[in-house]
Amino acid sequence: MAILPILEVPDPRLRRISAPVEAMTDEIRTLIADMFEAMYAAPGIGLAAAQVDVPLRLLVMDLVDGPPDASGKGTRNPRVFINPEILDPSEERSVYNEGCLSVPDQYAEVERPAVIRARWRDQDWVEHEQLLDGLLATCLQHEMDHLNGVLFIDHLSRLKRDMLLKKLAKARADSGRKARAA
Ligand code: GNR
Ligand code: NI
Repeated sequence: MAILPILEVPDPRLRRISAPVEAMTDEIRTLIADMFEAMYAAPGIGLAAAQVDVPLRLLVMDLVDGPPDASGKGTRNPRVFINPEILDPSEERSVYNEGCLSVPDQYAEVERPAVIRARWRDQDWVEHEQLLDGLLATCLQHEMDHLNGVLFIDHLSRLKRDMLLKKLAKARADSGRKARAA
């Protein structure tokens, strides 16, 4: 099957509130496999269903950078989060230079709670509750924002957001010009 296309700003579908997943079905299993495929192809470290035009509270993640090599080696660590919740975000903040597949090639520092207790179901519908920190906590919060129609640029000052969107518009115009010249 073709790789699922990833929605980009300013697509209004990125702003929808996603609905809970009611049960594990063959359809959801296929969606998860297709989301991993799209995430590894991009490449990215996380992907919310909303980004592939499915407004369900489901996201996939693999914090290992880069897909495994042709021999199948490498250290993939695929994780599935279904109906995730954040229970008690820490007062302590951490800052990470975030990017988003829906805001291509643009990066900015975002401040978020450094430690969170999270609860979710996995692909086998098993419930997990765990204290998370580091990149895992940052990435889960970034992905959970997508389930609520929020993008990382919404956490920036208006000035920084406008500058970033201007750079994105310029990059798109430049790549369009190059494509037409080729
Ligand atoms: O690939 C991604 N990298 C990333 C880097 C820092 C913080 C968050 C992320 S998630 C992003 C993929 C994406 O857009 N997920 O929604
Ligand atoms: Ni994103």
